[in-house]
Formats: sequence, structure tokens, C-alpha cells
Amino acid sequence: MIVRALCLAAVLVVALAVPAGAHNVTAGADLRIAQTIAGAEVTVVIKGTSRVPGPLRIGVIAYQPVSGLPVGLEVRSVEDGRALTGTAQAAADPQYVQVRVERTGPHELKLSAGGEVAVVPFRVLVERGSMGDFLIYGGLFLAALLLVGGLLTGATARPGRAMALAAGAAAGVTVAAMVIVFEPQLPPPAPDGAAPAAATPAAGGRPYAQARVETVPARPGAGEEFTLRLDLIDGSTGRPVDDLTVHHEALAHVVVTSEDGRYFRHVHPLRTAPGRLEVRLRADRAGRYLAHAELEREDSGGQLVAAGFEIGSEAGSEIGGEAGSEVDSEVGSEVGDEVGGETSRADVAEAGGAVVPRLQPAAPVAGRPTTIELDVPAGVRPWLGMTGHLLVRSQDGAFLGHVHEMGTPGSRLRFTFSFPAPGRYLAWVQYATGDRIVTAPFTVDVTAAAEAGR
Ligand SMILES: [Cu+2]
Repeated sequence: MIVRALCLAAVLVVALAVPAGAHNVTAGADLRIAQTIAGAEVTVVIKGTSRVPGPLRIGVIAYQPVSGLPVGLEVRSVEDGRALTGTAQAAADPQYVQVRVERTGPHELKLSAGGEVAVVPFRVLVERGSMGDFLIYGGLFLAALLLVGGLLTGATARPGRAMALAAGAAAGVTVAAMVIVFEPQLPPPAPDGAAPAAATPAAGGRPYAQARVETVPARPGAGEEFTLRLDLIDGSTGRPVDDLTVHHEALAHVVVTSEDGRYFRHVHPLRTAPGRLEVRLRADRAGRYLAHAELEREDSGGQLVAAGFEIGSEAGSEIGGEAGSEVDSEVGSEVGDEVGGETSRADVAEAGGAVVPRLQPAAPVAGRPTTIELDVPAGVRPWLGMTGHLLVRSQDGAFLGHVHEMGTPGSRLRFTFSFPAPGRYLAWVQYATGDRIVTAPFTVDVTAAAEAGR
């Protein structure tokens, strides 16, 4: 009977378990989302909360010297429409702004800075007492009650009833003890505010998002600011895809490169409407550019979206001289001459010194792992949840790879990468220091396995 009760309890606990949530703010887990806003790379942090109504703490970490870029915050409960506002100053070590939330469940965080607005949906979750706790305390309470009853009945000399009550007390204690032993192996219950579990989860998961990538204007001029826009549609319903999970601390990671690789930006577009992601960019040279977007739909998996666009030769029409100064003020972006002689300051967050990574083997072979090691200055700090990022593009742009240094920050970054085919690859290592994101470009020539064997 006890076994049956335990089984029932286990089934209930499993049934109530919440599916892996996408944008949840819980007591134990902060929500971190990288955003490219007002030309700056920032990570918005919503600190986990343990009680509602209560304060929600929001901060904006800057990875570039932004000298107190103000970011407007508005937290709105989707259920009752109540909204509260505040302003956070983006900084390397930010002050957290407190916003009071009245309830759990779906919320939206609206961010505004430099004329740009993003809306990040998230859920406030608060832990409920678990089924296990209920059984432990319930069992012990029942046992105590029955024991007292047993003693009283015994005192009034009714041995039959006393025995029955004592047996009940023993059962209560046993349930409590069993739950104490087995509870750690059971999944936790759904917290307050969790999304209702899908009644019929699609077999095999949701389809990949159909992505349409365009620039606004359609053909931006060199030096002109433009918007790179991703519209994501679910092909099976025709509806916008608005269920991207936060992976590596972003809704989407977008890498924009010029065909020759001299232009490189790794940015995190803003969700400006359901299914729409946008990021503002500027490129100083005419030519063909490539955009690669890494994104991940809930219950679908990761996907890579690739698209090309053209930058026209005519300079941005009326913004002319002003554009230059705007680019200069773009959050201390610096580009080194080593990026193939590029002189635009907006192209790369910051170029490392002359980059000479150590390769092992020195002549990488297609299909075999290559170790790429790079010395870095002291004070590297995690960015997007990792110490270092390596992005690799084939020369024609058909291939894009992305791996990480997972270790703790030290004096070097070490990556292992298997180049898929022989040829020349463009590579960029990225890491964050105290006040900037360093981008170190280099090229790698990969030989075929047979050639290497000769
Ligand atoms: Cu990214």
C-alpha cells in the first residue's frame, strides 16, 4: 500500500514537471540575453527571484566602454498589463535596477536605447513547495496525531484500537522516511508561473524556422546605417516563430562578414516584433556581404541560416560627413590595420595585435582535429557564457563553424576545430577583456588528407 502511494506520488510529481523553459527567471537562475543595441554589445541580466510580489533586479553589462549608456527598462505583466519602468546604466560592472513584480507568469521586458527598442519575453517563476515536502510533513503530522491517539486509547485500555492507531503512526513515519530517501531522485514540481505543458507535443519536435533575411534599405550604401532583418515563420502554420530559446546567452547569434573577410561583426539582434529580429549595422566598403545566423527553436533544435546582401558603392546620401563622426562615437569600436588594411572603425569591435595563433598540427588536415592556441592578456572575462569564441568561415562563405574555449580565463585560449574540407579558411577568435571585445582575425590553409600523408 505504501509502495502504491509512493508510485502515485512519483507519477504526480513527474506529470507536474515543467518542460525545459526558454526565458525563465527563477530563484536559482538568472536570465542573461546579449543584445546589440545603440551600437553597443551588452548583456541584459534579470536576476532570479524567490518571491512574488517582490523586487526583480535588472542590470545591463557593457562589454565596451559605453560611458554610462542609459537603457530604458519597462517590465510588463502579460496577464494583467501592469507595467513598471526604470533606467539602467550599461557598465562593465553595472548597478542593478529594482522593479517590483506583482505576479508570476509571462512578462515582457522592453529595452530602449539610442532610438532602438527590443521586447524580450520571459516568465517569472517561483518555486512551490514540492510534493515530497507535502508527503514528509503530512506523514509526520499524521504519525504524531495517531501516536497521541494511540497513547490515549491505550490509557483507556482498548488494546485493539491502540494497535491500529500505532500501526497508522508507523505507516506515516515510513512514508515520510521513504520520501526523504527517494525525493532527490524525483524531478521538482512545476514552479508557480510556469507555462502550461503542451497538451500534445508535436511528434519529433517543431519544424525549423523558415527564415527570410533582408536589409532595410534593400541596397544600403557604403557608410550608411542599415537594418539587417530576420523574419522567422513556422512553415506548418504560417505564423511567426516566437519561441526561440536563449542559447549561449542570446536569442540569435549573427555573424556578418564581407566576402573577403575584412569586415566582421558578431552581433545579437533585437526582437522588435514576434518572429522578427533586427540589428543595425554599417559597412564602409561596397561589395557582397554574408550573414550567418545561429538560432534555436524550442522543441526543434539549433539551425544555421545563411544569406547574402549587397552594399552599394554610393556613400550614404545625405548623412555624409556626419556619418563619420557617428561611426567614431560607436562605443569605442576600434579596428586595427591588421584586418587586411581596413580603416573603418566600425568594422570590428577591436582587433587584437598581429595575431599568430599556434596550430597543432602546423598544417591542418581536412577532417582531423586541429588545436588552435592563442595568448591573451590578463583580465579576460566570460562573454556569452564562454571564455573564448572561435568562428571559422570557408573562403566562399558556404561554411561557418563556431566553437568555444570552455575553460576558466587564463593566459591563453585553446580551441579544437576540425576543418571539413581542404582550402583556405577565414577565422576570428573573440574574447572579452575588462572594457572591450577583442576580435583577432587570421587565416588557415587546410590540406587534404592524402596530401598530408605524402
Ligand atoms: Cu553571439
